[in-house]
Amino acid sequence: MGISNRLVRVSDKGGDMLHRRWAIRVAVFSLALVVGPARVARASTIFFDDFESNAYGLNASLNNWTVSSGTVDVVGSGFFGLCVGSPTPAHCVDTDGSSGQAGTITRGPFSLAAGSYALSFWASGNQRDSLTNELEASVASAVLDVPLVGSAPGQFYTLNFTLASLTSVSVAFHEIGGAGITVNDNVGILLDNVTLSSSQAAPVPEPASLVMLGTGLLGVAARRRRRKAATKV
Ligand SMILES: [Ca+2]
Ligand SMILES: [Ca+2]
Repeated sequence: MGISNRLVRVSDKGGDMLHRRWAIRVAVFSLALVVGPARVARASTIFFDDFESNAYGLNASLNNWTVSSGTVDVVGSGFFGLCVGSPTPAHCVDTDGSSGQAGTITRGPFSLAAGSYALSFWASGNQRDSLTNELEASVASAVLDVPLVGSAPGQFYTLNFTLASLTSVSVAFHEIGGAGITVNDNVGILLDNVTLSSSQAAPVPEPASLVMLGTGLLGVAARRRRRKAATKV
């Protein structure tokens, strides 16, 4: 056997091993798909607002939102040094403005089909004092109240809701009062990165199709191996 033949056989052996490895990987991958979750939730964003497009200001207006029943401030890393810890810290909303009356901010309405949805947002305490404020988020008939002391670090909150039929909904945030809660004192919970999204089940291939796919890929790998072996005889 010449050196070149030996090299071809070594190469064939390497090629066979490579094909076997790929065949095993395809089989394992197919099996993982077959035994994996049958339904996969896929979120679709209806709107996202990080408030970065708004100019700093006390008793400010907000792009794409209506401010009513009081005021809110646009603050941030360049104005009052707030929004600390937000993923987009340059601008956020102080939900208790500077007029002695906390405002309500509303966005919508949105016409939403029947299904599952989520309203998520980042909120933190206001480090200008140590008092407790409480922010109420509402959408459709779902409500989430978030009480935070001034030192409370920012984190994300999610309000899940389901609609049984086509519904017109608006998203709203406003500070509320209560025992031990300070509202209308010009110091409010900081709000940022608001997202309204739908959660829909993404279509996935039937397990039978996946088995056929895996078998088909194995067949392709085997045919390629045979064809390569035949050309090197
Ligand atoms: Ca922001
Ligand atoms: Ca307040």
